[in-house]
Amino acid sequence: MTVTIERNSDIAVIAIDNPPVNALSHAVRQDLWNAAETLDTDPSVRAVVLICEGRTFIAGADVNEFGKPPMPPHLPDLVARIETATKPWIAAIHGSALGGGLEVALGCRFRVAVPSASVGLPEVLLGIVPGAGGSVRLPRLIGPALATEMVTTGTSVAAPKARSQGLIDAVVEGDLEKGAIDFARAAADQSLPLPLRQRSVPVVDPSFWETTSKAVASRAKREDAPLRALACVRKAAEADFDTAMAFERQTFLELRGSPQAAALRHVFFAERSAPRPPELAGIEPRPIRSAAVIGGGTMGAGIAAALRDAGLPVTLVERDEVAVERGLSNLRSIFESSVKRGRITFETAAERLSGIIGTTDYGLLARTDIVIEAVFEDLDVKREVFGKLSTACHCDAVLATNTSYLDPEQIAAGIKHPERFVGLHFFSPAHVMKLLEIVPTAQTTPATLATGFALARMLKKIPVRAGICNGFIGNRILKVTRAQAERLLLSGATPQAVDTAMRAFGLPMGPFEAQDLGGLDIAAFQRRAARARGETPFAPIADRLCTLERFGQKSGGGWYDYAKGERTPQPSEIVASIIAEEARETSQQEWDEARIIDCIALPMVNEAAKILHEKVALRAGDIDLVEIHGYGFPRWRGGLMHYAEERGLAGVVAALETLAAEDLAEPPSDLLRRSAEGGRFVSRD
Ligand code: T1G
Ligand code: NAD
Repeated sequence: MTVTIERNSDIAVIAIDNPPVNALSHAVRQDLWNAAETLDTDPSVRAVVLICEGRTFIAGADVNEFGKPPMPPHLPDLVARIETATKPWIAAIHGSALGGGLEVALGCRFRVAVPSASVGLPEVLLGIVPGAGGSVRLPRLIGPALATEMVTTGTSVAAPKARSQGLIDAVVEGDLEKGAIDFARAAADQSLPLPLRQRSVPVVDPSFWETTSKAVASRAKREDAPLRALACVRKAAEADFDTAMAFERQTFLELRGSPQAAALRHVFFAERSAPRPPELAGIEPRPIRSAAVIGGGTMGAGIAAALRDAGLPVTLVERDEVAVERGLSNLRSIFESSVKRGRITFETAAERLSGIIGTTDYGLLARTDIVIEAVFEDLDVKREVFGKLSTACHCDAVLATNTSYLDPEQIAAGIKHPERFVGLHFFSPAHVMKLLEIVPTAQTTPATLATGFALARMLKKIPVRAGICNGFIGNRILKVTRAQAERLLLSGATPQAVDTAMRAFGLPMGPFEAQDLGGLDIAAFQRRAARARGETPFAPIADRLCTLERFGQKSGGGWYDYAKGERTPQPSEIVASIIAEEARETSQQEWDEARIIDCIALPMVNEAAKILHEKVALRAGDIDLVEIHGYGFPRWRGGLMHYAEERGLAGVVAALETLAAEDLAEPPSDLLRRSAEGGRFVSRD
């Protein structure tokens, strides 16, 4: 870490170099403080430019220091020191000015940025509020409405928009340092604007706070930080500067030690380490310049759209001309709906679509770098496809399967150069869902695996390495979720009670509503295949619903009834009578929300511990990412494993033992028992 001061005649340039993201570690804060002291008393300096080396301006407080006792100079004091410096400071921003980084920039008298830069206050995403005046100074600069939007959502604003909002003073084309020095020199010649602490917050209609509060609450669901952030902006508008600063600091300190902040911090680091697994350090991925997708159905079209969104040219291969047309039309619908939602323009949609070639001819794949198969979930069909691919593609092309349950080893058996084969398990809708399970076979080379991770980075997905087993990480745990949900029905709970409890836990949907939305038929198909393999999947009620062709919303009924054209689940008498029949021999209990949640979530934890033990997942944090990004597990709980650790693994073991004694769950696994001794999940060896 270095903070240097150079002179460009009458302008001082302070450069921070603290890789990777110039976070405001204690040393940086101290050096900036010292620089302010030095430059204040240097008569040759008229203005100060604050700039950063490397990929970005200051990306915020150092998240690694969050658990430690804060050391002076504290950030709010540093920002105040810069703000009250005797010379104007000019923040010169490239990359991102985030959190404490933006707060430092708000302490500066001016802000200039390159066009690609962005600014934001992402603290709520970490379960906290700005800790150094962000919520107090920002409304003084851009007004309460825009400030509320930024502070309560944590979203960043690109430089050109920030310029139009008055958040930055100039967009610098070309060399940032030179542009900032020129700006500083011109500014020093003119009368200076007031520092933000001396400005007032523009007045808003009193109804603004009530309306906004409702909107923020409904978006935040169970997350605490967004409403607390709103309260900070409101305080800034209604109280004097110092009172608002004290209120923000108090809120920040309270939230910083909260379980939600710990959970969100855990997810922050898990998401940042997932794309670069240590076991692949130094392994070069293969280049990805073009891609192909085989099968243009639900998944194939979504995957092709994701590849196009990342700018890759895509070839879509289908089994006949009619299917090619259907696949292209699926893609058209995806892009049209993105236009309708305002995500992309009509022109962008047209450009994305024009980058796709639909064909039945494998000959077009001779130069393609990566091929992803998404045809029917049928081993023979998939093997036939890979037979063709293994001769049509060059031997370095990565060949991937999107299978959900089949064994990738069997799919790859007999292909030429099996070392280039890997499972890439996307989640539906594939252009939206962030999770990508990456499943190597025994023959997959590290370079092929690294290419899977490189693709995830290109597609902005969260990659998680998974070992081979039925359902990999996510769907294997999902099977337990569903089986437990049915066990509850047999023991006296209703589908509504189960769904309500799981929503209360923080899931976007309960297990039965979710099945009705996705369709019960796919899982029924899996169970048939499992029975053919001699397994005994447990779904007594779902099996009966499928016999009645109650496949969910698409067939007008599943776990619930649906009025024609409606999506609101209504309790079903038919389902209730099937449950009653199937439950005849099971003892009935009263179920409250907490016990329903335990009966579902804790067996999921138990299965996850087995997954860890078998090395199907390499890290507990990877399982957290799978649950959060593939299945809607509440982020503020930190994922399944973090939830279990926070709750206390010893308590989880005890609760599972009780459930097992009542025949409501399997007993706790060895790894779970052993982990409970230290309170944290341990891997097998
Ligand atoms: N502190 C410490 N390390 C950080 C960090 C931070 N704030 N941000 C990123 N890193 C590490 C990250 O773990 C990774 O490490 C490496 O930098 C590259 O990250 C008082 C309280 C800046 C847009 O939330 O959004 O200020 O894995 O892979 O894609 O009010 O990092 O290499 O060892 O993400 O180029 C608010 C979050 C803090 C910023 C760069 N700030 N960071 O993206 O790289 S709270 C944030 C980002 C705060 C004040 C409050 C991104 C990025 P490693 P990366 P990237
Ligand atoms: P789908 O039925 O919607 O689409 C399959 C497509 O493959 C069809 O368009 C079909 O014409 C095409 N196809 C079949 N045989 C072909 C061949 N020989 N050559 C070229 N195209 C062929 O199925 P889907 O839901 O998109 O699933 C595809 C794969 O993705 C399956 O392996 C499935 O298990 C997996 N998957 C599905 C989901 C999901 O939620 N639907 C999620 C993850 C993975």
